[in-house]
Amino acid sequence: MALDEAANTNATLPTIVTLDNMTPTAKILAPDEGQIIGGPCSISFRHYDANLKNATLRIAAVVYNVTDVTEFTLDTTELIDGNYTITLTVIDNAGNVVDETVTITVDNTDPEVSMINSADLNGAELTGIVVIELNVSD
Ligand SMILES: [Ca+2]
Ligand SMILES: [Ca+2]
Repeated sequence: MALDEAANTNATLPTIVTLDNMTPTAKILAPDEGQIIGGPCSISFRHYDANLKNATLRIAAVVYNVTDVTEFTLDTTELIDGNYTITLTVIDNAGNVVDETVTITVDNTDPEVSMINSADLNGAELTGIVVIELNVSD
C-alpha cells in the first residue's frame, strides 16, 4: 500500500449502496372494479416508494408514464366496447415491482329499443290498457 506524506492511502473508497427491500405501494382509487364506463374515464391512483424509478399505466397494450401524476384521463371512445384491465405498475431503483389492476367494461354504444308488437298496434285506436312489448338490447 502506498502512503504519501499525509498518510493517505490510495485504496478505493467504498461504494455507497442504498439497500431497498421495500416493494413500492400502488393503489387505484377510481374507477371501481367492474365499473361500466363510456366517454372520458378519470383514472385516479396513488403510488409511493422512497427510491421510485417510475410508474406506468397499461390499458389495451398501451403504456402511459404516470410517474409524476396521480390522475389520468382515458378517452374510452377510442376503444372497442368490452372489458379492459387497467394495470398500474410501480418500479423502484432496486428493481422491486408492484402491479395493481382494475377491470372495467367500456360501453359507448346506445341501447337498441324496438317494439315487438308494433304491427298489432299500427293504426289501431287505443283505448283502455294497451300492452306494449319492447325489446331492449345492449
Ligand atoms: Ca423500494
Ligand atoms: Ca351500451
